[in-house]
Amino acid sequence: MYKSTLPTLALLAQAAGTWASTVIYEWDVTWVNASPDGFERPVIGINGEWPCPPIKANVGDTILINMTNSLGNQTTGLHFHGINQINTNFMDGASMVNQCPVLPGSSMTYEFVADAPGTFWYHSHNMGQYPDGLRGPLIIYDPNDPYGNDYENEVILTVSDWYHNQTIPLVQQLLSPDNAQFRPPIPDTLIVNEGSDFNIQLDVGKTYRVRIISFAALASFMVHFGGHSMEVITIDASYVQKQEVDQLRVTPAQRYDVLITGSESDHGQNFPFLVAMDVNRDFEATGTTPPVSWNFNATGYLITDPNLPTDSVDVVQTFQPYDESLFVSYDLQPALGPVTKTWVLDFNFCRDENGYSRACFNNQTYIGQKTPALYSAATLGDKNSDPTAYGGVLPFIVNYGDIVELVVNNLDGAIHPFHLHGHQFQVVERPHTGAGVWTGSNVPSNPIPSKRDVVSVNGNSHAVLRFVADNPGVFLFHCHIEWHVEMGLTATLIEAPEKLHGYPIPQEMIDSCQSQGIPVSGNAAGNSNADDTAGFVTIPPTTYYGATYPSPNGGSA
Ligand SMILES: *[C@@H]1O[C@H](CO)[C@@H](O)[C@H](O)[C@H]1NC(C)=O
Ligand SMILES: *[C@@H]1O[C@H](CO)[C@@H](O)[C@H](O)[C@H]1NC(C)=O
Ligand SMILES: *[C@@H]1O[C@H](CO)[C@@H](O)[C@H](O)[C@H]1NC(C)=O
Ligand SMILES: *[C@@H]1O[C@H](CO)[C@@H](O)[C@H](O)[C@H]1NC(C)=O
Ligand SMILES: *[C@@H]1O[C@H](CO)[C@@H](O)[C@H](O)[C@H]1NC(C)=O
Ligand SMILES: [Cu+2]
Repeated sequence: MYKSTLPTLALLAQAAGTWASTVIYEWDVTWVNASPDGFERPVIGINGEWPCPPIKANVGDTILINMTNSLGNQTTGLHFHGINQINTNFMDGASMVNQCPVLPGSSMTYEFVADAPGTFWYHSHNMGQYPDGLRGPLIIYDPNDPYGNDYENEVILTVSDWYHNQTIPLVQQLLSPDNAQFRPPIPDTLIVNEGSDFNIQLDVGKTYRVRIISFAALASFMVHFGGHSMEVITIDASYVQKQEVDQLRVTPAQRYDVLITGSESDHGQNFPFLVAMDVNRDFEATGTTPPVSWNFNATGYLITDPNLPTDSVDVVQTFQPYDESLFVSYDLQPALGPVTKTWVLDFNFCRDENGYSRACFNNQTYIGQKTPALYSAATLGDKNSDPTAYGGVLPFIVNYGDIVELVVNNLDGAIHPFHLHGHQFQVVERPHTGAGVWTGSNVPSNPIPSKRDVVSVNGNSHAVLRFVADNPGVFLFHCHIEWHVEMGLTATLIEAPEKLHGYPIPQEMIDSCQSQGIPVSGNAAGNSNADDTAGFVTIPPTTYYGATYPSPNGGSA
């Protein structure tokens, strides 16, 4: 049984009859120089270091992070990806949704219960900031791990595309009306474990749990281990029935925990493994031919003996990743039903009134407002169930207990990974590339679906997701290609507004908004009359300030 090592700062406290700890991190967010691929550039690090440190806790622990923004020239914030933030929706970290941006020189305390086990990650959810470096693993260990007896050791393997330019100029170019084909920024390289040295020690006779996490902003990655299959045990933060696979495609923000076993016959050699950027799928969108330089492989080695050579390459003849819709939830929970509310989102690229490149759901692009949406939901009384009060954030209202069916029709030719905050949803349908839009069939093709928090939707195809609306709060649904977030490919789930009246937002967060002149109550424009739309932002700004402080309308674009 694998035993975790927790940070020394943990304080013991008795909670609910079991020993639970509070795991405390004091984090100073600063610019540091780093050269993960040999090219030095400023990146956003923590406590003067980059890569950013992992957060580790046991199920039931409280995680407390006191973050200070010492960037000097940008606002920031932290989102804990995959954590559902039950009763702590204000800790979800999305700027202008669950909190205000954290100003340079200010601190913010994040505190939440690590209520579910799994492989998560944290990242800035303040403008397009995580490709500049502010991201790290978040691991919650499970004392009752159903696979706990199946492995002895564990390692983290993060994969990411990497850019030599900073996010703000890249997004400025992306949004420009001159970007005729909605072309995303092209990565300069790929990095694994935030660098290029990522060998894994594999003791013969032992099984390793490899926690694969994608920090990518754009690309998907193919992962293949030479001479070894992977046994998948969790996808995102959900256990699945153990599934042997040869290759995985990991799209941005997805996680796969896989078991790899060093067998007796492994004696006498080290084994290469391949992390390959998934070129074509991501580029079909643009209609452009990828430049030859856009083809990156990284090779690591399973090291059975450090004295043996590491010079072979893992060659894959054909990339045929396991179809992610075929995983089966460990608990064998059948598809939820009957559906009581259906939310259909057609995704396509689009242009705003000024001709800027945007991405749209149902022909509308996300337009950030002046009041964080949760604060509107908490203060508008019964009017908080009227979507018009939230302005152009593409709100969708569901009531407590609804069984929600969320349909994404991908009208673009490339894969797009869609993420819902606040839930591990069921993937009841995810057909092949070219399957077209959902036709409204009520029969799920996955009767025992998998659950996860990022589904990769195939090109010109769709996905159908289901969840129970049992987590009152305001949650974003967005493509996890970070460039598409900045283009407005986001919608807002207003979940159980009838239970959000007077939601207890921490005073520190209220103070943070007020110090920036951002309204903490009222509708999208801070008007106490929910129907008064004066001051709503109706056209995306033409100047992209990124996370620069100060920005024109309260830090949101
Ligand atoms: C958070 O850190 C800042 C800067 O070190 C400090 O001033 C503040 O007291 C800390 N807050 C908490 C709640 O620990
Ligand atoms: C902020 O400061 C960093 C570090 O000096 C610099 O690299 C970056 O370009 C600056 N960003 C903005 C938006 O001014
Ligand atoms: C990236 O930076 C380089 C050097 O400053 C510049 O030549 C290039 O145009 C930039 N690319 C983008 C997409 O901003
Ligand atoms: C990356 O690996 C794949 C699979 O082995 C191979 O087809 C491709 O040519 C490699 N690309 C480069 C640039 O080495
Ligand atoms: C979006 O616009 C297209 C083209 O004008 C139209 O055919 C389609 O019905 C619209 N979709 C929605 C959901 O309004
Ligand atoms: Cu996210």
